[in-house]
Amino acid sequence: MTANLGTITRIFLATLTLALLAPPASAQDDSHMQWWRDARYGMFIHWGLYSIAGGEWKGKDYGKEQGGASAEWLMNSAKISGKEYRGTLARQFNPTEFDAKEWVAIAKDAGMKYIVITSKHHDGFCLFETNATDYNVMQATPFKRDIIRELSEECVNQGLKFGVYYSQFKDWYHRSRGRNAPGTMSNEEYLAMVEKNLDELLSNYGEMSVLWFDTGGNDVIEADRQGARVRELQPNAVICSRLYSRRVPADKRKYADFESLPDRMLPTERMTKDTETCMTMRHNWGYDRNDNHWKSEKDIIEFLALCGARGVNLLLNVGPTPEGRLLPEETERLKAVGQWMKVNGESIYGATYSPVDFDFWWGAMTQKNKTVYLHVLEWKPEGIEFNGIVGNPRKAHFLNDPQRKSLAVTYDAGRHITKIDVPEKAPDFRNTVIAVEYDSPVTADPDAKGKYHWYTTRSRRHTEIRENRHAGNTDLLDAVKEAK
Ligand code: H79
Repeated sequence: MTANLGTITRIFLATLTLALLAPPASAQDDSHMQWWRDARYGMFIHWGLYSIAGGEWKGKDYGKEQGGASAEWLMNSAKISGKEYRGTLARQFNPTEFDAKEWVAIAKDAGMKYIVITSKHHDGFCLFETNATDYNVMQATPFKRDIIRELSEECVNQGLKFGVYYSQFKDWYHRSRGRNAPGTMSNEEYLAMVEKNLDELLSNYGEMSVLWFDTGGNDVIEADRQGARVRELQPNAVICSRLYSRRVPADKRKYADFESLPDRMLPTERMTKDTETCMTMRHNWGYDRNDNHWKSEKDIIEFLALCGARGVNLLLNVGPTPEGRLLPEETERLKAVGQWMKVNGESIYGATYSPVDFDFWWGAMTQKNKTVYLHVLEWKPEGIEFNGIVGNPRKAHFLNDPQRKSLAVTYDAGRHITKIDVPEKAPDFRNTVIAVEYDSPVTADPDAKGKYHWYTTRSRRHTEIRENRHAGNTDLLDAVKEAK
């Protein structure tokens, strides 16, 4: 009996020791996600043959500006054959002003930690050197420079993570799928081309940190094969859930590392699994000549704060010109957000979602260790008040105050309501961050109640709802209903 017990104890202790020595399987499996989780903010680049047209074809506007599809959908929207699209645009693709060093520097200065560029969009044109099709920048254009090579190398030089968007399912040029999609390749040939393209992208450009697939089909076997290839060749690459169709249940998306929210949609609540939202700075993804619906720098800073509070990465898009330049409207905004990030970045990078599953009239929270960050998007001169956190703060101060002067704090221990006294005028009207520090790790009040007030509809019309963003605003609800 004693011996038995001893044996059991020994086995138990051995197991315990093993369990303590070896990291848990889940932590091991997702260690490649850590940089991505901490990064929070990246640059999306939509660039290709469609950029030359800028949303227009034969004098007609097909951009989202006119309620149509986004500018990179031109081939589909204007019903252009592969032959005509290539014949007209490929010979004009000569963006001599393209400077990878400058683009990466702009992203870095903006506070972005990674870059994802369209290596092949739905129009089938490859921005990289490939042996799988001659429809690529080296063979089909006068430019003959491998854009993916130049950008990937420059990202290494400047310390940013680099990844590619690759349209694996939709390819209007190559993929033949019956009468309405002639394509230059049979479906089997097309799938072989995708595999070859992936091998090239995963083998020829050093570290590939993100594989951003888009609009996946329902064939899980096909998607799994492509996902497995990514894991094999670049085990640390982070794979987008759009490798699979939305109809594939989440637990069947074997190789999806993060969930990508629908285009240009902000999360409406807290997401506790790895999630990213991709967002445009105006309506269109690809360069569009007629799109003036710019979001403001305050909008973008709000997106960053609310995405952070809801546990979501923000992949913010630019659509460079046919000459290879970012637009002044883009660089201005990126610079302004970057300056804000230099001061307030500690509330975003490596910070996690709000301790409470709601937000506040004044804004929302992020957290890190013993600190809660209040992102005050709408100033309340009477004081910034919140429920949901247990404990009397040790100190509160503005992140943009170099002196870190303490703000007066009152704490109602019965109702767990904390109030920070603030000056009459907002130190930063776009988002003033207040760091609220505690003596021990932040503790949420499990009984706390609250609602979401910011961007609570799943509307993509962020520009229009900008001034009507609070829940319960009937104007906003009417506007959303009208849009349907
Ligand atoms: O690359 C950007 C988009 O071009 C791409 N994803 C982002 C990142 C994208 N591919 N598909 N979609 C977005 C959604 C397609 C929506 C559609 Fe339509 C609605 C297809 C048919 C109806 C919009 C309207 C496009 C054509 C008509």
